[in-house]
Amino acid sequence: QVAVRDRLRIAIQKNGRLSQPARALLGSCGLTWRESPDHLFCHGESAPIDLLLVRDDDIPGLLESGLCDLGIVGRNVLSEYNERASSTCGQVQPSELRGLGFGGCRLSLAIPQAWTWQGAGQLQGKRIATSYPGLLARWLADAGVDAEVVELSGSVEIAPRLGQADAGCDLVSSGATLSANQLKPVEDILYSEAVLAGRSNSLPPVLRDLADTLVRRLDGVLRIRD
Ligand code: PRT
Ligand code: ZN
Repeated sequence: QVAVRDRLRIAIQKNGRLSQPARALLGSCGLTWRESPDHLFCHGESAPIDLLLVRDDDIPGLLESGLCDLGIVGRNVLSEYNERASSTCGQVQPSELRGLGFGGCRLSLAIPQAWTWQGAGQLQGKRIATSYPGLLARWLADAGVDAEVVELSGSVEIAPRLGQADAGCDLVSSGATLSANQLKPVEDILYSEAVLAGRSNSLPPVLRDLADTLVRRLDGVLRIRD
């Protein structure tokens, strides 16, 4: 267990698609910060609410361990983390508190353009490359299909061309990356956007009050944006 803090700590992506929109959203809630010279930490000035700037993949773990109280992360990353964690018994898993309306994309199954899609059964015995093995394995199990999941940390869309896999399962927004690699999306496994994640029910009272106040302000900002 970590030492009790009296300042709320929010983990957001340091560099990437969600960094600027996440900071802008929190800024709209009236928060201001002083950023450390190494750009890893932002000390809250207008409220005792600090930011930790990290890789997005680290955010669910920081929440689960209690090192951070809230996080802004893609639903894809949070769901994959919880999918894998559910097989081991653990602490309180971080959960989605709010959808934030930016960073929208789909986790889609993609097959070579030359194939005619005939449904999940077509994947029986095939190799599918993905960075989301937990979510893909769950989808395959639900579909009753036995396929080999090839876990890659990136460049999933070139795996079929390289002969490393027969199909892929990756994030898609415009679809341009898939078509540039002669692939086409055929099934959506998850609809994603940036989410506010946390384990607010297990926060100590001072932090819970700060988190509740912030979430109320966030709801106000999100209502106006709609
Ligand atoms: O360094 P760090 O680990 O923090 O960053 P990262 O490289 O893992 O993440 P980043 O910044 O690329 O994405 C952060 C989050 O943005 C993702 O987890 C998603 O929730 C969300 N997001 C939204 C996307 C996309 N849209 C998206 N298009 N993440 C990735 N992509 C990829 C996609 O996989 C494809 O390869 O962008 C490429 C272009 O997409 P098309 O379909 O428009 O061609
Ligand atoms: Zn990442």
